[in-house]
Amino acid sequence: MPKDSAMNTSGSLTAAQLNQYNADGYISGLDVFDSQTVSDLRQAIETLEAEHSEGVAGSSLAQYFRVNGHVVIPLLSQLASTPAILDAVQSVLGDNLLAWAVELFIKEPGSEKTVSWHQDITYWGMGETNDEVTAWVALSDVSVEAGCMRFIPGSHNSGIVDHTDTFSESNLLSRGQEIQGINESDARHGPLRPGEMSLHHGRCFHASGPNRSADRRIGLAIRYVTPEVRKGLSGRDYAMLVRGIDDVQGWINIAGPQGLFTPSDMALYKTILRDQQAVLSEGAEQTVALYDSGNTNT
Ligand SMILES: O=C(O)CCC(=O)C(=O)O
Repeated sequence: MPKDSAMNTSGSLTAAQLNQYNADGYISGLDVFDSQTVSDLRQAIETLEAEHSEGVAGSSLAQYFRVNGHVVIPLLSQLASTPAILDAVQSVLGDNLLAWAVELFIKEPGSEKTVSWHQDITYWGMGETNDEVTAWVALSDVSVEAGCMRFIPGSHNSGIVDHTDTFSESNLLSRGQEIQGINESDARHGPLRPGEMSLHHGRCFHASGPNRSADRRIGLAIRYVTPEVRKGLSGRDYAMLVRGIDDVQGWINIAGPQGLFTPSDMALYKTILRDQQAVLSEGAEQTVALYDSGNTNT
């Protein structure tokens, strides 16, 4: 976990940045971590990879990194409470914040894996809420060459649009879901230097290309929501309070893990997976596995 002193603790957006986020549905290039902290975090992640190369309880470490790692890996849970990230997200969502998911998006050098055009909240069972934001932090150089995200400015102003399930092997999304008919000339790249972050709205159209660089492309994606998101929704879903209060109590509030892959955290992990997978699979023509290798829960 990075030391407090290494963090920018006043990461609130300026009025101009907030206007830009509201107009475009995303904002890129916000400073979060200095280079020493990025290097320490990368080292911590790569140490976990080396120490758990055989996987944990029958699943690869990559799968825990991609799906709800904050439930069983203390480092990921702690990162969701990084003050500089929370300050920026608070500027957008207000004082009461919960982390719904923490994921690592790693594309190996030369990987042809891509992410098709999509809106995040399409299959998350949160309706069309405005109260979900992803903070995506670069833990390596996330250049255009390395397959940074592309965004369609202003696309968050539409509702949730139709997505076609492709279940494509090269697609990092769970259903290979894709918005058809995007005009690529409308897209803007969001390259990030190590330690920089972008924020994107849950309905902003975004995608990313292959990693043609010589280094790993490592992104930390944290999905933040407010207590209000669960108002009037059925089913069960889980989130971790990271700032303020949850005065609605619609989320099942979870604490961070008690240690690395402890038995009680692993049991909770399975329960969350079961409940979220049921929501994610709705309307799909084949089973959607949150844990399929190479896929994420977006
Ligand atoms: O890491 C990527 O390339 C895509 C990430 C993404 O789609 C997301 O964080 O919502």
